[in-house]
Amino acid sequence: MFDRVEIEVKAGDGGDGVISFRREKFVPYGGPDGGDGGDGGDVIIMADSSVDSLRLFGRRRFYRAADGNDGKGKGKHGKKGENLILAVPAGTVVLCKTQIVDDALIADLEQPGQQVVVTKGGRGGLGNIHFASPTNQAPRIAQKGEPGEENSIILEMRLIADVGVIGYPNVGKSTLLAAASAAKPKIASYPFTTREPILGVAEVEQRNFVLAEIPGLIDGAHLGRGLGHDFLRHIVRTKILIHLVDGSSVSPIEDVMRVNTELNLFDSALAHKPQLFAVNKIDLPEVQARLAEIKDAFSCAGITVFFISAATKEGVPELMAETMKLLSQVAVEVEAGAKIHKKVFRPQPRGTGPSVHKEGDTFVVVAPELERIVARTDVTSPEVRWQLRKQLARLGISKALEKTGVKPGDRVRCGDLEWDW
Ligand SMILES: Nc1nc2c(ncn2[C@@H]2O[C@H](COP(=O)(O)OP(=O)(O)OP(=O)(O)O)[C@@H](O)[C@H]2O)c(=O)[nH]1
Ligand SMILES: [Mg+2]
Repeated sequence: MFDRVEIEVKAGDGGDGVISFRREKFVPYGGPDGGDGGDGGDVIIMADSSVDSLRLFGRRRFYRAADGNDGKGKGKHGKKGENLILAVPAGTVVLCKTQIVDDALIADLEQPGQQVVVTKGGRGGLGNIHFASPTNQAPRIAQKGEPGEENSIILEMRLIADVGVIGYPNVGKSTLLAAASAAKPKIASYPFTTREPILGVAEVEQRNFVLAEIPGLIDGAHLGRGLGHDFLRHIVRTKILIHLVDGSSVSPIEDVMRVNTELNLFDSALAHKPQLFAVNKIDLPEVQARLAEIKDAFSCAGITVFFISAATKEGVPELMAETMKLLSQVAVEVEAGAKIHKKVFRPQPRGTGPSVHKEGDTFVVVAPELERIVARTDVTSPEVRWQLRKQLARLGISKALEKTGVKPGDRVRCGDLEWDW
């Protein structure tokens, strides 16, 4: 089951700006006419109703949007790189790793058509037109395109079910699903029969809701024991839970408490989901014999409980009617609450201010804006040096260098450029 995949995405690089001059009869160099590079394409993740799994992402790990084209002469701009749109099923949660948290939420694509930009394409570089000024009519510098952003993205598919049926293995979750809906899950008298969440649609008075059997809940499930916490996260999206216990268990009330502890350890928000409790297998004579005792134990704990037999369907319609009732009560609150509790991570824009530090005798400038500036001719040509110096002033680099104590003749480096101050 591919319900969690990690992929690497890279947005397109911006195209380079170009250094070019108009050619006119009898004029060796006309004005600058180097166009800008096109922006790189973004990587976008979009929920699409025609996609029903993340299977395709299991085969390929790297995804890249198209680069922008370089600018051209005659003021022509480069074409923008095409966006790469990755289609995922509705119900996919988009996460990424950050230094602070492992699974930072970028977006929750619940509805088909919802989309999110996960990496932005690099901006195209400026052509030399932009570097012209009244005092500098023949700029011989332009700007390289910005590299596109890269990111590791996690796609996680979460079931969209209204009601989760939880409980220890073998308590009769599948049997209940079969009794309340048209689903036909495998039922057997051993634990872990169900190995993946199973959905069914229940109907109460011509209204439907989706039930999901959540398998594999045992002590230590939050640590990955049994079928692990893979399925616990599917509960996150359900609005309410039906908590099923086996009436023939040694202590049904203790079973309930332990399963809830497990939920709490996985995510305390899960433990706060409204639950309906149902004791199953009341058709068994030994369960019949202790109904009063079980009822007492639950009411001592302040819990109202339903008594059902999933096998004979006794009590199942009543449980489903109550489920529908509770569902319509909480649906509104849950939607409002979920929006507030979601912590959405937004990738920070890159810092662009220049910084200066010393490496030995050399002053090293970190300034992405300057590193992107390229000169067509040799940087030692006085004209280009003068043009570059103007950019140093414009970008605030001269000031930053002077603050650090640079003196004429000192060595200064920025990216591939190196020169004497
Ligand atoms: N007598 C009786 N047996 C039941 C009832 N409900 C389920 N069973 C039996 O209990 C066993 C487990 O039922 P399942 O529905 O597979 O239980 P489950 O909770 O889905 O189990 P896993 O998927 O393995 O975790 C089967 O042998 C069922 O026939 C019931 O109401 N009465
Ligand atoms: Mg089952």
